[in-house]
Amino acid sequence: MHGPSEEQRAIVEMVRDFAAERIAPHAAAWDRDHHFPVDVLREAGALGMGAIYAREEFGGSGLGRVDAVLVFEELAKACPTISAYISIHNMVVWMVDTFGDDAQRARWVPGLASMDDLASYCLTEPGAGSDAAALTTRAAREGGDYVLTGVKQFISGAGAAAHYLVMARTADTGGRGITAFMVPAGAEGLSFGPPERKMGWNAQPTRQVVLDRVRVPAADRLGAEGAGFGIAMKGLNGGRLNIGACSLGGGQAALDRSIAHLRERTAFGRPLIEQQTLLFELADMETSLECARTFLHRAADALESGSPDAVRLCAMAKRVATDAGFEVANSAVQLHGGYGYLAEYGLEKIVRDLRVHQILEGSNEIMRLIVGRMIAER
Ligand code: FAD
Ligand code: 2MC
Repeated sequence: MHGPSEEQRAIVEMVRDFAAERIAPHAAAWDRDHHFPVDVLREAGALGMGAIYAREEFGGSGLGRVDAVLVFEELAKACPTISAYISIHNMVVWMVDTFGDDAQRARWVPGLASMDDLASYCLTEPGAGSDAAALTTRAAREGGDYVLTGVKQFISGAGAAAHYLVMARTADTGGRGITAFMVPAGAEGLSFGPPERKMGWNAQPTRQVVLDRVRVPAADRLGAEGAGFGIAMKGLNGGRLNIGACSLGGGQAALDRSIAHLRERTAFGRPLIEQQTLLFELADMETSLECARTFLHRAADALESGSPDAVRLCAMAKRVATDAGFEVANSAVQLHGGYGYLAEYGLEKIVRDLRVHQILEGSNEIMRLIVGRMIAER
């Protein structure tokens, strides 16, 4: 596998500058104050980060999957939570750009690409998380409209987003009876639960999305009736890569800080970095991130080229990268001693933020289930 191209290096540099200037200095305060920095997201949108791998026709940046994971890793070095929200937004934009008709793309993509309009992805329900095809939110056809009723659980960006991509049931035929709809923020009957109190991801809201007879015109249905589960899953293949990249960025930031800390910190008459056990720990952390990154890029290439192996590789890469990022960040706390435990040093925030990446966008057990089923079917 070859390294990043000139164009990719330029993208990474641009994102690094933006993240260092507009995100990193504020990340701790946003986490502490539970502040969702919508204004900074719009700045990211203006730089082309709102629709990274959507086509250019309606405002997308027209880049590839490897470009996207490079962007999310870089953003996550400054704040995994902000990067992860931008990645979820991008997943929705790609779904609209790919499965919407031209009128829908013209209507929705420009505002989403600029991030003037934020998006939420609504699949999970209180009674259906890992078993997503068991969802019960109903979309009943009434003339030229659909009427949606149900509750979506754990929705990122809820309350702040302008568009909710909702997967709802139009027939009692399992995964094949699910249809996708774009629901606008102002729709009558749409409301939100209180913001969830969480271990991490404090710089973005997580809330229930409650649909009480929300009327949506058929023109706001994304794709055919019954195609919603496939659309949701295809969006998640890229989402899983992106969340893996967010974990790598968080892990890399934690590793970089650990190297600096062990160089500066002296004990037993010399810098701690001269303790071979600690240096070996740094070597293992770096190796683990490099392995995960290399594999993640391979999976991104596979998704980009439409390889039949893409679903399996994306699932593997999500598990490997989110585990690697979390373990590296957790080790970084240990290498910082008591300072690692203090909020001021920023390491415990990385651990708190990365922990959930092992749970969401398909838990790491579900990633094993996807890979395991394919092994069993061989
Ligand atoms: P469950 O499905 O109840 O699983 C419980 C445990 O059992 C897990 O460890 C799981 O891995 C394991 N398990 C389940 N089935 C199996 C099996 N067959 N074999 C082995 N182990 C199994 N969802 C959205 O749709 N949109 C969002 O924007 C969104 N954002 C989120 C943000 C946050 C902060 C959180 C915490 C969640 C978010 N989610 C979102 C939901 C997330 O995707 C789910 O929490 C996740 O898919 C797991 O579902 P669950 O919580 O219902 O757990
Ligand atoms: N890519 C493309 N198609 C897929 C797919 C994927 N990754 N996964 C499943 N499908 C298709 C599959 O090919 C099948 O198609 P068809 O009907 O044409 O044969 C259909 O979907 C049903 O698939 P399964 O038979 O495998 O469905 P099952 O219900 O047994 O299991 C499972 C599916 C467990 C893989 C799925 O429910 C899943 O991914 N669960 C995890 C849910 C999840 O990831 N939630 C994340 C919410 S978003 C979030 O957390 C955020 C932070 C945004």
